[in-house]
This record gives sequence, structure tokens and C-alpha cells, in this order.
Amino acid sequence: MKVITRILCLVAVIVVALPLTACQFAVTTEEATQSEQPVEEPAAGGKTYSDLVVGFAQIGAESEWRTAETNSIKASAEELGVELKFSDAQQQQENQIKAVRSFIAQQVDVIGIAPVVESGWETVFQEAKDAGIPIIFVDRKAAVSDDLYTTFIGSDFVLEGYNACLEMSKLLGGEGKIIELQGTTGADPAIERKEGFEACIAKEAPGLEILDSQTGDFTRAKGKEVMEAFLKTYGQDIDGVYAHNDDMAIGAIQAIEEYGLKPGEDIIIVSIDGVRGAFEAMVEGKLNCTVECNPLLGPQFFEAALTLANGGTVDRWIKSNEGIYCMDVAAQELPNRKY
Ligand code: GZL
Repeated sequence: MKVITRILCLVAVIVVALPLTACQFAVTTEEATQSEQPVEEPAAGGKTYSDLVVGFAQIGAESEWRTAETNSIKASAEELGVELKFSDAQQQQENQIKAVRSFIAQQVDVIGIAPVVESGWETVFQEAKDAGIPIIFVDRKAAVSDDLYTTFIGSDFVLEGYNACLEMSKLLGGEGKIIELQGTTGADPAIERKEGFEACIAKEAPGLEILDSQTGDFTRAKGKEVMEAFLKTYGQDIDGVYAHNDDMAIGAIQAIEEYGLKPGEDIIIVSIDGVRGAFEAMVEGKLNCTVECNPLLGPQFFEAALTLANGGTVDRWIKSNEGIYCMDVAAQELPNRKY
């Protein structure tokens, strides 16, 4: 082959090869980039669920909802083989703080907590951070700096309150005087469900007026007691009751019946949680709507705990997806309810 031909072939080869080389280079670069990226190794330890030791500081057993949450957490731990250290604080913050300190002393891998109220947690959560133990908020948040907890697994309480107001407005034709039964004073869901309901009145339901509002502490007994007092004060002026949870609504239903009025007819009732008792009351025509708040958080809690125990990261808010159920669908939905 003539020299000139060889040179042309060589040039041709180089010209043809360049893009490939360049592509390969690009690919190589990309590969290099990839190979430089540390392959996602399981963190040191590589714990499995059966290696996991988790503390959970539960609030108490104040409502059907809370009991369903406790059952979900205990059942998930059992099913997954997680060693669960569980404490019931009887709705006392100091008992929850003691429980967290006990979990720290026992050097658990992760601590879960449903803070009974938003404030008063900085010191003990800092102790957990100093001990290298991640904190997970389950169903309620505390008002602390972001570095003191890893994630919140729970609902959008503001949206729940907003939706409760929309349902109330629909049921009252846009006009009515409302009694509000608030949850535990200072509790995240109580603060935000109130906020959501009021935002909806301001934005979409100006015909609703909150006549009065008081805490029923998320319990049936207190909800009934407060409703009895409101009935004495306002009587038949009350068009609707907005309860921050179903348990207080069920207490209010008892008070309204004892007062001689028909709950669900003379007084419209909208509440939040979606527990079995609420569906039963709707089937009886005594409750009008419940906005679901999912308590079955056990699986998500332990999934997040395992990820964190292995040095992984989780979303800052693992949000529950929820529905709204009213009287017209209660009978068909009741058999499907899981709590
Ligand atoms: C909501 C939860 C509330 C429920 C109540 O996530 O904290 O506490 O709505 C329960 O029923 O007592």
C-alpha cells in the first residue's frame, strides 16, 4: 500500500476513532464519575430488623385512635422481629422524658416518640443527639430545632382541620354557629387542626362562626363534659360541633342526646380520626363526617428506624395519605376499616 494511502488510512482511522474515543472518553468520564462515586455500601453494621433495638415513648391510651397506633407499633415489632422497648406515659410529658432518658441509658438504636405537647423537649432530645441516637416523631411533632430529630411520620393536621370545615360548611349550607372541641392543649394536632379550620372559614366558609372553643383533651369523657356545659350556655343556638377527634365527638353525641336533641340532625357533627366508633356513629345517623387520620404507622416507623440505624437518611416528613368519610358511605366502609 502506498505511503500516502497509509497516511490517509491512518488519518481516517484517527478521525473515525476520535469521536468514539471522545464518546468513550465521555463514557469513560461518566464511568469514572460513577466509579468515583462511592457505591452505596450498607453502612457499617448492616443491621437487619432482628438486630434492631428501638424505644418508643407513647403518650398514653386516651383515645381509640391512640390504642390503634400502639397496636400497630407493637404488632409491627413482633412481625419484624424488632426488640421494642415501649413506655406509656399516661399523657404526662415528664413520663415521656423519663422514658427517653431510659432508652438512652439502654443505648437503643433509635427512639420514637409521639410528643404529648410541642414544647419542653430541647434538653432531653439534645441528650439523645449527644448519645448518637436518632429521634423519630411519630404522629405528633415537637417544636425543636431540625438537628434534634430526623423525621416526622404523620398527617397534615392543618389540612385535616381545613377539610373538616369544608364538610361542615357543606352540611350547614354555608351558614352556622359552631362549637369547637379542641384536642390536648399545646399538642401539635390540636394547634394545627384549629388553625386549618379557621383558615378555611377565612378563605371559603365566611358564614361559619365559632361560638366557643375549649379543650376536651382528646377523650370521650372530657368531650362529653365540655359539650354538656356548652349546651347549658348556648342550647339550640348550636348548629354544629367540630371535634378535633372522634372520641370527643362521641362524648358530645352522648351529651346532645341527654340534652334532648338529635345528634347528626339537630346538631351537625364533624370530627377527625376515622376510628371504628365514628363509623358506627355515622351508621346510626349520629355523626355526619369524619376526616381520616391514619394511626397505623408501625411499618413506616420501623422502616425509617432501620434506615437510620444503618446510617441512611429518610425524608423529613413521611406523610400519611387519608380520606374523608361521611354518613352516606359509612355502612359500606365499616367492614373495610382496619382500626
Ligand atoms: C393525631 C393524634 C391524635 C388523634 C387523637 O396524630 O396525635 O391524638 O387525633 C389522639 O385521637 O388522641
